[in-house]
Amino acid sequence: MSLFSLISEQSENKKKQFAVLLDPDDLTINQLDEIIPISEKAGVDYFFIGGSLITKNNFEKIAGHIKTHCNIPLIIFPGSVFQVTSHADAILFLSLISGRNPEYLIGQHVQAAPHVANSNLEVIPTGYMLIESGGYTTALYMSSSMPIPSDKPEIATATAMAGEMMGQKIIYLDGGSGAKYPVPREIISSVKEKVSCPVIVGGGLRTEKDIKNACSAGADVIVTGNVIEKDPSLISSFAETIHSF
Ligand code: 1GP
Repeated sequence: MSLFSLISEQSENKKKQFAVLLDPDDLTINQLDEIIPISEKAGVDYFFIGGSLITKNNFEKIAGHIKTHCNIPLIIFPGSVFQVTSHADAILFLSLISGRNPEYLIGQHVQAAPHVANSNLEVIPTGYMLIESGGYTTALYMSSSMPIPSDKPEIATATAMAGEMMGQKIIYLDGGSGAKYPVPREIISSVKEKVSCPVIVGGGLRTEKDIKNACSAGADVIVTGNVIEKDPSLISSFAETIHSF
């Protein structure tokens, strides 16, 4: 079964899924060796790997280590064309549909396409939307784009609908890594009501309350990154909250 089919099937069955984002810039092999067994035991559904700005040359190494040390599907969540590796299982082929910067709508994709085609990666077309989250996140700055205002669910919803009509198979609502405030529940619920594809939500989810809020608003896949890197022991309780929702 493809990973996209798995994500869709679980979403249709109203089973919430948990993705842990691993930023290769922030992680050592020792940290990974702590995170991997906790994640396997907790039943983490996916590892996402990627970052808006990667300054260290260890993307391949980190991806290879994850792939050879666990069975959790590894999905690339790329910040740029450089983040393509055959060590992963799939790639979220992100188009930044909330922005108006052609480089992140189609430019990077043109450069990446031949490399992705030469890999064994499953390609998952994903409409990526940055939502205003209380400050400049790295994702926002690096994309030179404007986020969707957090008090305008109607703009977010119309954007997600347009993305789906243009063929995006998943919508990713992101406050950006380290967001001060998570994506508001009004935006999640309004988007979820109007699109039929799975909705991923991440950025600034730090507490059980944040996670429950996102789940109850309609998120199908919950992503946490920063908070897990700081305290991997949170993986177990977050997984339990998400899976028992
Ligand atoms: C960002 O959704 C991810 O794209 C995760 O964000 O690091 O803030 O959890 P955090």
